[in-house]
Amino acid sequence: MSDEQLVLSTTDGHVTTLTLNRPKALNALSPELIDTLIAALEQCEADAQIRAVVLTGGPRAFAAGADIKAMAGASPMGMLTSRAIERWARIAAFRKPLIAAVSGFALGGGCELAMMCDMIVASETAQFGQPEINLGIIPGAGGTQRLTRAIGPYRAMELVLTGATISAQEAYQFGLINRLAPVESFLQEAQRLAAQVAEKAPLAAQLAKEAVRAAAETTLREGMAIELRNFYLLFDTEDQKEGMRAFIEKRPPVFEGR
Ligand code: DAK
Repeated sequence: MSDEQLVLSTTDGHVTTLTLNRPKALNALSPELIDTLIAALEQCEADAQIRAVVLTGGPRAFAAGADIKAMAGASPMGMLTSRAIERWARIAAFRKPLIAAVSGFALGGGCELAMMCDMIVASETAQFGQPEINLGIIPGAGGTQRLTRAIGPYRAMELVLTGATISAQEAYQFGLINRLAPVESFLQEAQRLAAQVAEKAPLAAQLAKEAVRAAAETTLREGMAIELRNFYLLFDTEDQKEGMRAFIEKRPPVFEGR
């Protein structure tokens, strides 16, 4: 299978949808798939026309985890020197708003990948979990940390220790996902949400993302400093002038991403 086919890309207006495309392996996240995804995200980051990205899989699986077959013979030093975690970190560091559209399995690395996104829209058939304990390992791409921050320590501990999965309905109740939609329309729902974000000033959206992220990743003092720096920086943009002028002139703003 060629690199292009592992991740499909379509663009509508300012929103690109990237689709993980290894359906026979339930989108198991092989190193090649991760590299192809990173390349696609880097293209989106470099293209000023793209203001938000939807990341999705198929109806049966968003992703059933890292590729166990590729990982089975791994060694600690081999994993360290392959820089795998730096590659995954590149996804988490994507600067533009990234929305996961999840249907079916989001397990292990698949759940971690969804949690690297900024919002999660799920179909009613979605299942989330960190089943690594069943393989004699633990989550390695943020599952113990991001899940705990998202749903709280007791629920996260239960999922990580038992390897159990939760349904989309439970994930919604626990605050892991933003929206729940029928399997026929979850992707459109995510694309609508992305389009809504893409109407806003793109630089403000990127700096807002960075600041909200900081709340989970830094102290309050550092997070406040990042928020304030980004707030000040935006007064150097044309979109700030346009947004405020449009308000005063009682018309919709036209944002250019400058
Ligand atoms: N890896 C490789 N192949 C997989 C796979 C996976 N994670 N999940 C499914 N497949 C393949 C199956 O082997 C099968 O292939 P064939 O036998 O047809 O060749 C095909 O997909 C269909 O799967 P099943 O026949 O098993 O389908 P079922 O409907 O019966 O079951 C299932 C679906 C999702 C419940 C089951 O496939 C399953 O339990 N899958 C494994 C789920 C899992 O344990 N996931 C966690 C993997 S560990 C890190 C980065 C990432 C990670 C760690 C570190 N660093 C950067 C440090 C992540 C680790 C993980 O995700």
